[in-house]
Amino acid sequence: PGHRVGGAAQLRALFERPGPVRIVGAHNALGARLAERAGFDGVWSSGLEVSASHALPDADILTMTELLEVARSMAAAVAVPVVADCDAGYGNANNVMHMVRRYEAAGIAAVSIEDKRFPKMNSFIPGRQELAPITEFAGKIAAAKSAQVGPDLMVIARVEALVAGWGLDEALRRAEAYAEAGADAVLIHAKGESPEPVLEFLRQWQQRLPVVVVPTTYHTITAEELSAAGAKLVIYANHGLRASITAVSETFEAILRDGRTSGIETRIAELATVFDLQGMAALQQAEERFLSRA
Ligand code: SPV
Ligand code: MG
Repeated sequence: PGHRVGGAAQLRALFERPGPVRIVGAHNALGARLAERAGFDGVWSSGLEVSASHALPDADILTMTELLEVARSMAAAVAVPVVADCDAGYGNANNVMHMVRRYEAAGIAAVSIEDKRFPKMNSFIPGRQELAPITEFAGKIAAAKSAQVGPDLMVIARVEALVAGWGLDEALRRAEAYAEAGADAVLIHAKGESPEPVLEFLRQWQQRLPVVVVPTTYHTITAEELSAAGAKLVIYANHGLRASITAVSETFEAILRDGRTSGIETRIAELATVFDLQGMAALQQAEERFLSRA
């Protein structure tokens, strides 16, 4: 476990490289393959994307098993590492231990768990953003690290104090406690338009552990700028999902409006591209080699 190509050892090697590591959200193996082909360093198995792909809210509605199966299929489809969004860990420290064993066995490079109460609510939804007590979540991090079998799986402790409006000092206090508990990296999440709260966190944190950032709402800052400020892993969490919602909606509207598909043919992928992404060439080579012909 954890030693396949694209696994945890590879993610650790990427963390040793200078500059930012950039990964992008996906919700199925095809999306993961598009991320890899575009040149991303890895794939974010996004809880928001996977939930949305089931037409369900990102609020701990899907079960761990459902999310795991998606992450597993992504890891099987690409040679780059998959970082799994594991929400709040699906229960208490014992649930987290079970989760870590399953994700590690599925070839996932890193699991991220956030310090919210179960059931979590997506960070961008105003209102209920309840944080778990620091000691309780530190226990989950320690449990996660004790449960992994190999040396390489990374456990990312996601701090939601800025999202919940508890302020920078609380965020730093939590990050410190989770580092003490054995986290391999800290994800500081924020949802303002300005990157300043995240940059202030980075200044005060002083690289005690690698820092993960998710510049969804503060999107004017570049990955290079975030890296120069001390961030290591930059997650573009939901842009494939949002791009596809727009593209699919416009395409569907055009078909009904025009009564035929000629107008959109040049704006959608050719079937040849679909076959290529599916690995049809390898299938045909195997047919040549292994199928007996009468
Ligand atoms: C996700 O992609 O599911 C995330 C990032 O956790 S966010 O939606 O910003 O909470
Ligand atoms: Mg999520």
